[in-house]
Amino acid sequence: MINKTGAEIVWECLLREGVRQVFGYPGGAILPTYDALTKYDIHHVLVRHEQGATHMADGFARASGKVGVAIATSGPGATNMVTGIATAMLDSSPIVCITGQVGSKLIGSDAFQETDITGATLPITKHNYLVTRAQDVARAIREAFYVAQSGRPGPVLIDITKDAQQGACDFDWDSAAPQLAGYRPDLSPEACDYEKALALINSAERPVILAGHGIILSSAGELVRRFAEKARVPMAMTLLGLGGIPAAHPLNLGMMGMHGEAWVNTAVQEADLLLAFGMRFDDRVTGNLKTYAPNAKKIHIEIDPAEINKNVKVDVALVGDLSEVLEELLPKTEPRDRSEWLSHIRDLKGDSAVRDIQNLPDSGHLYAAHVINDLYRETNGRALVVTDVGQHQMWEAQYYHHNEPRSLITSGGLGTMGFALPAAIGAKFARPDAEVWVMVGDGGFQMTLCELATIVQEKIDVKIAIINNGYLGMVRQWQEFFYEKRYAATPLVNPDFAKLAEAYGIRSACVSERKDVIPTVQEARKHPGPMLIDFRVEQEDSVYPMVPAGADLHQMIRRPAPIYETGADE
Ligand SMILES: Cc1cc2nc3c(=O)[nH]c(=O)nc-3n(C[C@H](O)[C@H](O)[C@H](O)COP(=O)(O)OP(=O)(O)OC[C@H]3O[C@@H](n4cnc5c(N)ncnc54)[C@H](O)[C@@H]3O)c2cc1C
Ligand SMILES: Cc1ncc(C[n+]2csc(CCOP(=O)(O)OP(=O)(O)O)c2C)c(N)n1
Ligand SMILES: [Mg+2]
Repeated sequence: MINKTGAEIVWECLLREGVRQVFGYPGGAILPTYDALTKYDIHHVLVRHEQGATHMADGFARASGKVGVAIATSGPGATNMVTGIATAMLDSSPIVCITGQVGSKLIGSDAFQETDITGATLPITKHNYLVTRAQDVARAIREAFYVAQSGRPGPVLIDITKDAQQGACDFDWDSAAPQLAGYRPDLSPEACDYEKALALINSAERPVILAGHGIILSSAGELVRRFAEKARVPMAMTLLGLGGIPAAHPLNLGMMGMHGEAWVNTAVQEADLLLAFGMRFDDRVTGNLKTYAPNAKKIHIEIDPAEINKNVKVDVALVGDLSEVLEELLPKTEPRDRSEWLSHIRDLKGDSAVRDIQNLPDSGHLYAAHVINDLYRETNGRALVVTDVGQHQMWEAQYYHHNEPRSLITSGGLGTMGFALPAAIGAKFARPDAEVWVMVGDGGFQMTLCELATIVQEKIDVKIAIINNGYLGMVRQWQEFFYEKRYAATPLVNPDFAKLAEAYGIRSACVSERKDVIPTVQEARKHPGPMLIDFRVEQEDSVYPMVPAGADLHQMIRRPAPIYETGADE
């Protein structure tokens, strides 16, 4: 048995868990752990704000499927992580956050930089630990990794007191194996529930699959595709499910929900059976629950029993891992000809395509949709896009068509502005060969732009597209639609983003005309390092269609014609 300090055990365990880099920021209470880092072959990415560290760990996790690790000191270091932890929690992303804590004897005394971070993060972690002895460090880390990635993934926080880092004990990896009585992440459905589900599936005439994030988390894309093709069932995607099924697949209808395609929402409302695959009926997806898919029976395949009947009451619940459940269902699912239903949906689509502004004549104005669609075409849809939150996020979902799982990374549940830039750094660590594009609004960019310095220090090659509309655009849109255009606190006075990038040593360009979009994207792609493009787009454009919050899913606001244009050149 080898004697090690708690600090050494932290790194020893991380190495054994397969961790090759951590994202962090030092301070007094975590210093013993930083000091021990010098003896271990783990790369430490020095962030500029601890929120960035959590989003980087999250971006790493979403791009790779592995656990991302963030590390910070006590007090303000730990509280700066809160937003990133909540972001990971809402989107089921497996991260482990390690924080230093004041010495165990000082706990509760309002010691310098003391915060009860386990208390503060209790509702936004899947689990958390306060470790006060060196001999408990190994078990906490092993359990944290197990909890973070088993069952429904999520964030776990380990708070380690300074004396636990400094103290020494015998290190025994094997005897620190997880012991979590009562934690049962591997549930399986009952045989009778399979039978009920199959009876509904095989008799349905207008079924729709609701394809969610669970497809990606369960690596179930191929099984879902086979199921859909065999039973001829069209698929509607959630925002977080995009890429789980190729956008180009003929049965893939596109995104559902508040900013989903009109024909997709109509198909959901007209369905006689909804097959929810690893999705949680978020309110952005259902609209008014009272009128949601009124004629449909519902089957929910879901790993977390807490999600069953939470928002939408279902007829059959199959609680388990989606891949495992589909392996059971697939052979017993009968091939069916549902051409009438499929051609009905095609007709709905024909009627709705007018909303696509790509079909409108080029009037000299630069629309975000143009920029995103051109980027999609230039990259052949193969980039890994990390978006921030707002209008640009929705346009990305509509105009960049994802064919690969984990090729779109976005904050869906918490909707965290400031997510994109740091999450993209984490994603690039996970997938160094991928072409990573950050798509971010002029508002959200300014929340975490300090991480430009991390990009430079770490020599990270990510391309940054700022969709600059001079507004907190999504909020402005709500003000336009629901508050009679009273634009309280949404116009932005911005810095010159291109010059700002240059100050960090990052190449940059500013684009305000459509003809310059493709050449500038090409320039960025050729440049062997990071590049920022400030796209000055139409200021008062809105995302259509839109289901107003709480409205019926088919009550969509559609793009008015002719479209209304604003902007500096008018
Ligand atoms: C401005 C804005 C607008 C938005 N508009 C829309 C919109 O129009 N349409 C839309 O769809 N979303 C929209 N969203 C996103 C929305 O808020 C939710 O984040 C999203 O709908 C959740 O998708 P999901 O249920 O697939 O993923 P998650 O919330 O990640 O849920 C995944 C589910 O899968 C389960 N699961 C995990 N692993 C497995 C497994 N192995 N097997 C089985 N089940 C598993 C989980 O327990 C969970 O219940 C918007 C967000 C923002 C910020
Ligand atoms: C941290 C945080 N604060 C506030 C909000 C509310 N919010 C949602 S979208 C949005 C506007 C985003 O503006 P911008 O980044 O410029 O993107 P745009 O909508 O213009 O594309 C705001 C303020 C949020 N989602 N996150
Ligand atoms: Mg904006």
